Amino acid sequence: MVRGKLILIEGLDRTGKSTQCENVVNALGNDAVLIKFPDRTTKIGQLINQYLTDKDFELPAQSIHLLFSANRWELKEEIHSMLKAGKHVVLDRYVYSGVAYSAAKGIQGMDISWCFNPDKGLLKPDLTLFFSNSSNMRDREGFGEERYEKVEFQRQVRDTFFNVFDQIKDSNRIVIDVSDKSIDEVFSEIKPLIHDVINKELGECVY
Ligand code: NYM
Ligand code: MG
Repeated sequence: MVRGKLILIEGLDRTGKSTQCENVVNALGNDAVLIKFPDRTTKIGQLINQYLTDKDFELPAQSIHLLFSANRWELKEEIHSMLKAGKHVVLDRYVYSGVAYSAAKGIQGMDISWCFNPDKGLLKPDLTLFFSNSSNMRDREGFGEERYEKVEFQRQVRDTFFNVFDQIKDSNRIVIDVSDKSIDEVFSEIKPLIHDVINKELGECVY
């Protein structure tokens, strides 16, 4: 049995990640499953959801950071089994969001290396597409409803993502500029990249 591939789409809020994840999964048909992080359906995920949606529900930055990571660990074995069974797993956010959103808070001691530590040992994607946009996230419908959806903080997260990419080396990561591009244009751009990774023979990798 040839193992499935782990494909990650990352980026700021409202850059079209979820739409493209669905496009990719639909294009791959029965051979693919979509997993979105945070997975808000688990016990840990419910706490994370409350933190994101209820501004009166406070947690220390370190605690929520570890919960996001714990949420990924909860699903590690499930993802591993699916890959072994030949399914492709498409991830909507993962480790890089985990590190960038937390490190962007600028809290003393919570630097990139501290933030990355709890994720060490998780499966490393065969392909990571990072959706980058220069502006216009405020225009997206619904923006501002959840914690972190503030233009100024998003700018900090954007810069932090690129610092994360400097520190956590990954030759399978590609930046896609989605500014002013339609859903179809972005999909045409990523389709060949997905096709390539699906057809490659690769060993398994962990962070
Ligand atoms: N987020 C997501 C984190 O802060 N850390 C993480 O580890 C992950 C996976 O959750 N603003 C943040 C980024 C988003 C928020 O994600 C909810 P989404 O994709 O908007 O549901
Ligand atoms: Mg969001």
